[in-house]
Amino acid sequence: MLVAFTSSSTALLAGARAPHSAPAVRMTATVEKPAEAKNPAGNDLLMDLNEPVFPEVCEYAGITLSRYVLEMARANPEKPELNELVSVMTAVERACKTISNLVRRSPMSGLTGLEDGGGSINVQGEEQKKLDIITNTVLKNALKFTGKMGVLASEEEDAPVASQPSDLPGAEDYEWNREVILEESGKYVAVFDPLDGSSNVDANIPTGTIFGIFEEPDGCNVLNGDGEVMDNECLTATMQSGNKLVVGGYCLYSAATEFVMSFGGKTCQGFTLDEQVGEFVLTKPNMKIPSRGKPIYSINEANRWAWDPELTEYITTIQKGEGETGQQYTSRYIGSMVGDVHRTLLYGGIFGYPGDTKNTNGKLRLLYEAAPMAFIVEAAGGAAVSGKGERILDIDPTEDPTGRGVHQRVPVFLGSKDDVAEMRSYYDKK
Ligand code: FDP
Repeated sequence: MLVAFTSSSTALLAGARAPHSAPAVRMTATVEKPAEAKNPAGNDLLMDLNEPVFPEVCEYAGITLSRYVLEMARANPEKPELNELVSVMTAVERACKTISNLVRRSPMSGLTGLEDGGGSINVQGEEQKKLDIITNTVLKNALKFTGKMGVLASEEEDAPVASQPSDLPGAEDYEWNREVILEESGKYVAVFDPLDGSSNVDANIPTGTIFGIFEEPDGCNVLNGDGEVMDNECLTATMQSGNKLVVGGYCLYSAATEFVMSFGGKTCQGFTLDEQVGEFVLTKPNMKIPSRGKPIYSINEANRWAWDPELTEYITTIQKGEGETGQQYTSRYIGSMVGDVHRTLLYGGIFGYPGDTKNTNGKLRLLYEAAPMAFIVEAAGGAAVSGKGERILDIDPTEDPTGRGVHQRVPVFLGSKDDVAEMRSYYDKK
């Protein structure tokens, strides 16, 4: 039997781990291959990668995240550099498993609450939780020891940091925000928010890690052979627009831990952590956002009084059931971006964190929140736009008028294509 590796094969792939519920199915998987290098949202792709083929799937183990990543590199032999991404992705995966465990155990291990009793403030003026600091270290260490990273930018770091090993010259200069280490020059740069939604974490509400991996720009060798930063300019290598992402994704820490990612931007794959085995298993292959999903809007309505009148009119209209669908929309807002985006990905609807008269660029950060999420959403066929309706993935962080660098904020609307277009139509008609 030949089974296409599409959303229609979800049940077979997911069910392949349940020996009692279904007869063993031996699968040969073929691939959905778009005719041209466009993502499912219809925008140009940086790389037109072949999706892996799974000629056989173990009925007990399923398709693990590590297998998916390995096979992705194997399916694209003309891009040998993808092999280096395998260790980077292994590091991200391992960090997410560790963070999942830290979050799950935090009420017992004393990791709830604020760092330094509230005395630790990040560059954005936010109080840091103990878990913000620890999860940042977990992710940073996992990535730097791959030996493939040049620069890292994180919500919890003031500035992008170079990466080099502690036993090399320069290690004595180690500072919390001038991170050490690397033996060879890095091939990739990473951006991440180690624990998004952390203001919720003590209440056991879903949180997540968001990450994005870019290639290091041409001609940028951040470190020399001695592991010293040789080009400070290159420390801004993380300042790339989302359309240059090679991999983007998030890990959701909730009732289950789910890892959703797009490798190349052409497809979106969802894995669930099997805690007993310690592996992420493919449970949601080829995720697609319905173009009109459930009638849900997700936005912090407390800010309504400072919104653009166009947005207020749109939300009021769909609340009354007078929008394009004629359905009365309901509100779902966790206040934890990863959880809200995950639900939007699965059910459809619209999620937004707009700019308003108080905060003209909203709250969410372009590089490590908005861009990786937009990458995922477009890979699933949805839309992700900013305040003026521009595609989030096309926004160039180096053109930030506010000068906030890696921490620049951007208004965000994402979700079902038709819902995002309907919201924009209120602006366009003015
Ligand atoms: P948090 O501050 O708890 O880390 O950008 C961070 C974020 O959470 C998002 O996860 C979330 O969507 C948003 O802030 C919530 O902000 P509001 O409380 O202003 O709604």
